[in-house]
Amino acid sequence: LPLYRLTPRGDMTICLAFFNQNNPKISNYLQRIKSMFYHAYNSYLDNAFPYDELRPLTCDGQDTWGSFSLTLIDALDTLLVLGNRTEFQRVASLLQDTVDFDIDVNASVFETNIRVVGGLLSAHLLAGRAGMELEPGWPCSGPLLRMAEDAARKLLPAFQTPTGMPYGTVNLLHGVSPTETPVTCTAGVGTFILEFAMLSRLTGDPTFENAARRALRALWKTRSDIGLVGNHIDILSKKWVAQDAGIGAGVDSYFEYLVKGAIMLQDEELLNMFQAYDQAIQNYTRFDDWYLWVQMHKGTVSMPVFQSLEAFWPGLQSLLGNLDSAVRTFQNYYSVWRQFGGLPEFYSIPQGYTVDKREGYPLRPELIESAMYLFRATGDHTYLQLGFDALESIERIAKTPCGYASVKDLRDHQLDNRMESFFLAETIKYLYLLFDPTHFLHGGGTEGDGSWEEGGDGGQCVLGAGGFIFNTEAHPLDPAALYCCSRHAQDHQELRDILLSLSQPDGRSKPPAKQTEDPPPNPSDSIALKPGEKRTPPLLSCPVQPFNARLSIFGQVFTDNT
Ligand code: DMJ
Repeated sequence: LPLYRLTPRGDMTICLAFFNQNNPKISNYLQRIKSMFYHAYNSYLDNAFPYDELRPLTCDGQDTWGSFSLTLIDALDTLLVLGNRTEFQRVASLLQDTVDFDIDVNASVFETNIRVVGGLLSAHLLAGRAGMELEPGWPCSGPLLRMAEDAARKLLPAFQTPTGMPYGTVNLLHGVSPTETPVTCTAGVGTFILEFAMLSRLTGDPTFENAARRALRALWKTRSDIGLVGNHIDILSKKWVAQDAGIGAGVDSYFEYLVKGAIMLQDEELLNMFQAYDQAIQNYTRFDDWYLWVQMHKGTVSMPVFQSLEAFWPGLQSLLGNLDSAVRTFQNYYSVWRQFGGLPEFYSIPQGYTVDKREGYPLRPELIESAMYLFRATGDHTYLQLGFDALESIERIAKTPCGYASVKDLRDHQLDNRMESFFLAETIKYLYLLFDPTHFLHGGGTEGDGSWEEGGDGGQCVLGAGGFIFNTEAHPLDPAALYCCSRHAQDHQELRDILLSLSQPDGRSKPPAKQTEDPPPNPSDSIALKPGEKRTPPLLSCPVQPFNARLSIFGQVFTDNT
């Protein structure tokens, strides 16, 4: 059977017969991916819950990004992706009973948003499909939505800065520490609009969306004369502290959220921002369909490396319709995967080899994610082949008696005692979706698993009919839900008008003030820890260390001890 065929309109569609669950090869892969998930998931539950993560070499648990059973929150919607409604229901209730965000913990604003807020929001939106009992008014209310809102509210103090750009770390009980560094990575400023806009539209409270937009607009204004942004910025002085411009670690999901935010919110401002960046990225950083790191003001190459986090880019390009370039870049990245059986964190392009101290593969999803999008767009077998390769590699290299371990070094397959929660949230989910192109999360279905459901104010809104947008932790968000809760927004506006009229000395109502582009921070929100209060050790708020090493000879990267 041909894998794909042309429709009468000339579009390419994937030949679903090939994917019939009766196709023994495909159903065998889907089965193996499920077994991979349950080996990791059950090991976490048996050995690590309620800690954030499983330690797969010592078979125990540890708190990493907070103290909120992170792996369980991150894995929740994957249960539904694999069709396990009963376990989804059980875990959704368990999380409501056990997770508390009122804790004295310093948490990464970025990670808490993409994993916790994103995970709970997506589970909330999928709760109907998972057969959970729904509150009247769902999806505009519900226990998982309240949890997501609760978690997001804990992050808001970080946004109370003169620029609107958030601090990287916040104490969930006390706000931002007075000793907190104002330096954070670009992605830590610009990766909120998907979750925060969805939260605002569902709850009717615009605070979240406004905070995310204010941060995005402030960041946009800091771009260099040649249109690039750097890697780390001082959010108080707006000075760029690390001036390497690229598409990988520290920056990646900023660009991702401009594109996905534009699609989800039908927002031209976000798309225009991305397109301007993209032009500069293509002009200054792209060489032979690789993307290098360059100095943000001059455009000169600072690091000729490919980072595994950059592998999301071909998928993002396919969303924009730039297929030719996406396909070529994917081929470059796939050649690195084939060389090592995984993607090293850094790969020196001129040397064609790993970079000192960056030889690990922590089971990241990005190349599989791109394969999923590109397979969806082209039907080309190459992308399935990457899926086969990934499944084989991870089983052979990373499997331990109790889970899957991050690979410390792809050259000798040494392992690290860590299983990041994104392995269950993203890597396995994208792998499964790659091999199941009829899955409801690919969207567009009108029957069976793809069917839509009703909800919202007066039960008029239609959910699940038009595709999903994945946040950067692979948590699917349903854009249709944005239009379900307009009554909330109305109520909120009415309440605001009443409060305004009451606050006028003569009791008369004034027209509501126009929202300024950069609303000032609320001075009543304290961002300080009180003297003597307990602090947990600071976490890295960004995926990797800042770039404090530099090249001395072109091609010799990271030879110092950073
Ligand atoms: C995930 O937490 C997210 O995808 C984030 O955007 C980047 N890092 C990891 C996966 O590699």
